[in-house]
Amino acid sequence: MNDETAVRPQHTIDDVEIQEWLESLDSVLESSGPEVAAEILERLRAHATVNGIDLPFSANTPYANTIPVRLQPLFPGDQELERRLKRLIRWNALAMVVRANRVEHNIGGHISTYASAATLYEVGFNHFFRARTEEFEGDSVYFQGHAAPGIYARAFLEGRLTAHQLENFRRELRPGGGLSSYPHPWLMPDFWEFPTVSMGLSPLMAIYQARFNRYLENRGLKPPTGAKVWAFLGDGETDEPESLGAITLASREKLDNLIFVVNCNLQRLDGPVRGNGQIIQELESAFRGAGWNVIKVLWGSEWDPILERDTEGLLVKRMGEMVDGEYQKLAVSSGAYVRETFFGTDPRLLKLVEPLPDEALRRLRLGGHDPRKVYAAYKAAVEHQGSPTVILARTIKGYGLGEAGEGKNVTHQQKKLNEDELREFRSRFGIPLGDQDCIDVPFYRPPEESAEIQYLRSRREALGGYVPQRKARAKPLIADHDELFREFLEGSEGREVSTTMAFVGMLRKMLKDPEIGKLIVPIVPDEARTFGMESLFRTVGIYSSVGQRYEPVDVNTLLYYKEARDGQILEEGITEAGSMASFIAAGSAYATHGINTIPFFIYYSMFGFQRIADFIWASADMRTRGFLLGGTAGRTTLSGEGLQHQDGNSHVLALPVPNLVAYDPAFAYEIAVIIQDGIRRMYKDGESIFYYLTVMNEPYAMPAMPGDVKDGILRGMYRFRTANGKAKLRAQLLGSGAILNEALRAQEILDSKYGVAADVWSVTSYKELYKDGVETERWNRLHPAEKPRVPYVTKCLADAPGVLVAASDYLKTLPNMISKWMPRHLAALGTDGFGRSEGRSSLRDFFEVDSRFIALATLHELFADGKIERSVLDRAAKDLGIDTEKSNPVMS
Ligand SMILES: Cc1ncc(C[n+]2csc(CCOP(=O)(O)OP(=O)(O)O)c2C)c(N)n1
Ligand SMILES: [Mg+2]
Repeated sequence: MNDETAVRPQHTIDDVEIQEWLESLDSVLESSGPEVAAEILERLRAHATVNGIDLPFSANTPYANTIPVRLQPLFPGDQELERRLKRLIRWNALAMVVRANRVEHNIGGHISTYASAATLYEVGFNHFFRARTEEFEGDSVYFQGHAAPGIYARAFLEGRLTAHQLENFRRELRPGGGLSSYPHPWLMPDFWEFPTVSMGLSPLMAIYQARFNRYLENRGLKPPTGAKVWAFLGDGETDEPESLGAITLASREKLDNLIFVVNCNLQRLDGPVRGNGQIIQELESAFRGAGWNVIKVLWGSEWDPILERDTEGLLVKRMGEMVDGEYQKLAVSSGAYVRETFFGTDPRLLKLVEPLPDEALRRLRLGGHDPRKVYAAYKAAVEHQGSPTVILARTIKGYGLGEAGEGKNVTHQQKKLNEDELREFRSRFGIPLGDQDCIDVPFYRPPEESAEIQYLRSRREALGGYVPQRKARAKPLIADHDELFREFLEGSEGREVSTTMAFVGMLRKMLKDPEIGKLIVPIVPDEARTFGMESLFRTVGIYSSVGQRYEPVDVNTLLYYKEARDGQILEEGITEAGSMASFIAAGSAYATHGINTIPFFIYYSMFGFQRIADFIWASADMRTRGFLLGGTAGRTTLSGEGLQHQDGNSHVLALPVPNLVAYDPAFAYEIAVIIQDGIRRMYKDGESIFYYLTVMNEPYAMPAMPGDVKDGILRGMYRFRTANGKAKLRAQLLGSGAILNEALRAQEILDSKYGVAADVWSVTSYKELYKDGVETERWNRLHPAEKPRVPYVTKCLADAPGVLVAASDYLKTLPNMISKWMPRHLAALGTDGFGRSEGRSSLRDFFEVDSRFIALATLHELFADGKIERSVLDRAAKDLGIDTEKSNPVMS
């Protein structure tokens, strides 16, 4: 919107003078071409600035199509057949939603999103989206989630989905299966590739996908192919911060393999996206400012002759004046209203449309509904080089729904049409169904030999097959990697190291492995030094698509900051969301590219689940494989950092993600066992799981693996150290992560001071124990006639005598949630509450998870069991230096 004109003094400009300027520009354009014309304008602008003319900055171009008619390519397809196909798809998409809601009231579904986007998709399907084949890796298309009915309807015409499946749209549990509401690879693993419906995630994922494709090429893991990444978004969706949050990365990286198509129907769910402004102009300036190639597709072909008659530029000026709220109203108004309101502001404008009857004015199409305009934009986008492209296409939400919702504020929620509305829709789109038949809204597919189906098939054949289609293409890994991990099972021989250091040691070794070395993708959000990974900068390099154009300041040091075109580390800068998007691209390359890349994304654990949980959810849906590492984790193990950084939450937040395997390991050998097994499960056996491991920065001696405890490590717990003596008082102490050492110290205190013999268990995963417990209960419930199974945790503790105490650096809910499968009462210690800036020992005192509190809790359990006197307990608190009146850490 040209706000500046409103505030600047309004001088009358001589029309003749303006005309002369415009004509001279036209003649330059004709004689010397657009480049020279642009150069002259640029020079004029500079000249004006030098002469003190204050030209306001604007990244906007006029409210007109970016591609002028004279540069518009011929439409290569059979327009009539494509139109008929599109109409059938419109009908079937609508039928899916209407039928589903007749069977089950309120089952939902969206008609109006696809109705507005049909042309945008159909031009793509008929002319641009290339399938993945043996020879060509294919384009990646992120479909707008709410447009799913249209994508299903097309797959139905393609013969890929049955009427039965369409019938069961949003009723996935019907016999024979149904269709998921939105794109979910988890639910439809042969069909959907990219989960998009949590709005804002897909634009960011698409940017990093396009960037990762280049990474694979620059690292020689795949040949350059010219495959494109297309992301279709809603205009309302662009308000999500993630949508535009990484657009400068795309231009910086010159991702001309990336195309955004924003379906600018000017509406979101509740109403207009920018009733009082212009979303298209706002997006144009944001994207142009960020260095994108912006193509606006605003007006359909019917406008071309009118615009041609407008030699004074009045019409384009008028177009730029209207706010979106007005445009929305115009779109649903009569021709007479359009004439009066839009053209009626100036007699010269009225003259432009004088020859047109009202009906023709009503039928002036918008650019996003005109295949020729859309085709021109897509062609320009795929041919454009040097920067990503965004296409801003104007459409009408609920296009074709007429009274049932076209352009109305309620249209997003429209799921039912009455009989008249159905007949009208049927007639408008020429669906060959009678007045009575169409009321049932049957799915309609022309016979296989019809011109429509033949055309559709031939177009898809020419583009390599069907889209979307998902397939795990990578061949499984072969090696067992025993050798690689062996040294880490042996302990550090007294040397104090942290689990983070131990992990980095493993990573270093994995990077050298002949089978997986090249496939490892280390990802860091500006935290490599935090985790002691800087040595990798030099050894494997930091990925940079342009190499290193400067001499790094630390070039003389051993571990200098080395950027390289084939660098392996994705140093993403301070963006956990962007890093997660890289993790998703790398962890799904086994399907997208047929390459088993293995991402290791290491980050500050508090900024993972807490900050980007929705991306983690999307990665689970997408069957992403790889390892997430919450670094310097633990609420009392990360000293000093305080309330914001100290993580006692992430293992709780990891619980809801069904295919995420989460571990809180204490020792290097545990990590080695977990990672080795993870690589086997994900990359050899092809399981759709991924891993979350917390690693800490507290240094201590890493013990050797005490016998063959691999199974216990993986299942969630094993006995690490049995009690020394044969005392009468017995206890079982459960420790996790760095707190395991506190349990070991408590074992000594209890033994030496209180005559309690305690075994110490390492609990590597409360989540695994919990999953096993509920699964066992469920199996027993459903199979009452069979011998009941016993939860793993029950088996572990069945013959373990004494009281039970658990302590971890996370919320108490973790041990509490498995306590019901324990033979006796469990005392759970944990770090509920806000962290503090303090040293480890003070923190563990504050949160009551240190060895003293573990010992006290053990004594208390023994007292409750009637095994010791109260006086022992009282004395113990004093001896151990525990302030029994200290404040409660949970709320202090
Ligand atoms: C993160 C998130 N928030 C809210 C929603 C609910 N929602 C679904 S569609 C929609 C409106 C979409 O508007 P727009 O992006 O303009 O798409 P259109 O349907 O108009 O093409 C909303 C709010 C969602 N799916 N994801
Ligand atoms: Mg919208």
